Amino acid sequence: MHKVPKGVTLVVGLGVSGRAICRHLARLGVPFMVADTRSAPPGVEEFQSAHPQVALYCGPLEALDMSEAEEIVVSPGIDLRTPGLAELRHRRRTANDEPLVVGEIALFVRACRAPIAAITGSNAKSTVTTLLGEMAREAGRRVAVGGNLGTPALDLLASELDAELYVLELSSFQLDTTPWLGAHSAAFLNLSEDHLDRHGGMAEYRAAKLAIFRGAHHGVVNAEDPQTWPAAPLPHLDYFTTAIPQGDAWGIAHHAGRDWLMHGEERLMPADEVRLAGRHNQANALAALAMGHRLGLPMAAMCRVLRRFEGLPHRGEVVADVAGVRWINDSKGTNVGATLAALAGIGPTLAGRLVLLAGGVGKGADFRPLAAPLARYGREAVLFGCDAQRLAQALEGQVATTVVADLEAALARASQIAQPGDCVLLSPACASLDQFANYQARGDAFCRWVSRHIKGREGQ
Ligand code: UMA
Ligand code: ADP
Repeated sequence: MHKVPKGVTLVVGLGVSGRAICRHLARLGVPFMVADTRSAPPGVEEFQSAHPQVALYCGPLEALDMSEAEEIVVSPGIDLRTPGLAELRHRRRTANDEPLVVGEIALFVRACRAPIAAITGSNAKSTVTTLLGEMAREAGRRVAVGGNLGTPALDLLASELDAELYVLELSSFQLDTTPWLGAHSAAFLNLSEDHLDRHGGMAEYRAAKLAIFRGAHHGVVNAEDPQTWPAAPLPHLDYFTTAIPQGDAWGIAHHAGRDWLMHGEERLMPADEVRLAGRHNQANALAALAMGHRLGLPMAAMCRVLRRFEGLPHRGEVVADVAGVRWINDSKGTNVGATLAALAGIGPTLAGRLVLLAGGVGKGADFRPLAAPLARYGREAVLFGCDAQRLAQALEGQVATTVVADLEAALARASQIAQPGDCVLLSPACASLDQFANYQARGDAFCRWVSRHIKGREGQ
């Protein structure tokens, strides 16, 4: 049996986080080795040339004796119930009584010397993280932005920037292995079904996300979603809502013929001047404002960002508008909650109807909530990937459905049936990993197909 030598830290996973963890430990001079459950993890040659002295074990974790490891730092994609790891999951280190099994963010917290603003939720994490980062930059702060989005957290610490603020998007997987965060400001934006295959149930998934409030000075939560509220009191707590705000909450109120973003009774800016479209993005804007305000960012700078920020690729991105049909890439709609937000945002704006392209890995979710909005706004749901049949069953009788093999076939079908005034929307409500490397590759495939087959028709 292979063994992790006594006193050596074990890094599990050789992906983006695992490689960032290795670089960090190498910088600190901590002895470590690496394990990956795959027999040939991607990027292994590159890793070995960067760390020629570091031992690498590839194979099942049960065949690796980890009992004497100094610490085990796991990547977010590793299920903590994996045999071999599961038995050590609740063990503590003899040296300092801290948990033996932690993740990248635990190492980040230990090494970080500046305030942390942290964002979690089932949806809108990347949008709020990016907005808050842009707001801090606009206010002249040296800010580093990353985590589940963009640069891995530990790589931010190594940048030249000498950041005075870290803005981190954190997933439930990352929070599950973070015993203590101590964020200056922490937001839990919303909760809807996702990653149930990993967490086992909604209660466990929510509990993982609530870890964002451990040691937090300030929290931001969704007034309309009590599931996001912390279990124990925090020194400061702000609520956001898309309704009229109560007390000094952040919300939306009607004044002189227009909706306004509000902080308590103070009008901040007209809601229709937020460049991102849809009510859900106004909620996202309010969450970012509440965090930025607590971090001392000037309101004028924050509102300038809201007026100009166009959104991230693959989130409600309008790719083409040809012959009266709009083509929207919302490939980041990887769960039912995100797709519901897209349907509610786009459906009412159309003269025609929606052709929804959906499917992939459903992660154990219940697809039935999609039926009612599709009955209202849908022309057809074109379904592909491994959970296409499950989707078709959930939508049966509410909207026409067609099951096809893959995204390309779904696009071909959509181009046959879309009428002027319609919108073809890729918002899959599923992860992409059965047919693509990731959601970006799926969105890129959508954009390429539309460029090739649809944009060519422009002006004809
Ligand atoms: N894997 C194995 N064996 C191993 C290690 C990994 O089979 O020993 C597999 C995992 O099951 C997974 C894949 O390899 O299918 C990648 O896992 P990983 O932990 O190595 O992932 P990273 O490359 O480190 O990327 C992770 C996040 N991915 C996941 O949490 C699955 C990235 O978020 C994140 O950007 C990156 O860390 C840097 O922080 C992606 C994501 O999909 C965008 N996140 C999920 C989401 O947003 O819903 C949580
Ligand atoms: P995350 O990082 O949490 O996945 P993103 O900002 O990347 O969040 O958005 C992911 C998906 O969620 C996109 O499809 C987007 O349209 C949708 N979305 C954005 N804001 C919200 C919201 N407030 N509620 C529900 N869905 C949202």
